Amino acid sequence: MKAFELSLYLVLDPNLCRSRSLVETARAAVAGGVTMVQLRDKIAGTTGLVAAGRALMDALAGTGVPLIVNDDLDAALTINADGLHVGQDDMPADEARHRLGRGKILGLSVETEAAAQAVDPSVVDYVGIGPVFATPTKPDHKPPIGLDGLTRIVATSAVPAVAIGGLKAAHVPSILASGAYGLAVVSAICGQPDPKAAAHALRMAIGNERSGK
Ligand code: TZP
Ligand code: MG
Repeated sequence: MKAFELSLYLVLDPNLCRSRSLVETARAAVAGGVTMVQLRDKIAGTTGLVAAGRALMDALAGTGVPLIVNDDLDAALTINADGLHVGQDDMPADEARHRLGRGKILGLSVETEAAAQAVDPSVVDYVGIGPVFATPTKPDHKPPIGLDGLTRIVATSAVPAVAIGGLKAAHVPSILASGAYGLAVVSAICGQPDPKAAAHALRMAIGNERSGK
């Protein structure tokens, strides 16, 4: 497995980054302190993901920030991305790990304690847990789990967890108190007038919370 840091995980959605390119948003967000980037585009198809993913791999080269591709293993392998993120209805994690190889990061979305219980830590490197709150970013999302649900699911997980769904800087204390290692966000960075400043504010809030400030 590659090294990774889940503190602040930017999920890039081209629908929300419309006023800027994905590369521009990723660069700004990394300058602001994002520690992971995921390319999530449900309509681009493999060819579109490969094109966008290649540009992002170039932009992130040398930053130490890994690029994870959502759902499309072929695209991830083609661009030699740092990892893949799959949902419960995507390719099974075992198969994804087998085809991805050991040297890559594999993330899995979990929405329930049962799904967290089923995670094999020799297969999955981290889980994304949510949606914590309702969010227009993912119109088909399952009912929000809330902070109590998040806390229970995190406690069940044998691998590090990142929380997702409707998260803003004001949620940092409660999210970290749940035991999640970090926050994954789309609109709190992508849709913002200044993505670098937005990422920086989130990262500072995380740092301050950890150091008890
Ligand atoms: N999975 C669960 S909620 C969500 C995903 C991809 C979208 C989160 O978007 P936002 O804008 O950070 O609420
Ligand atoms: Mg998926």
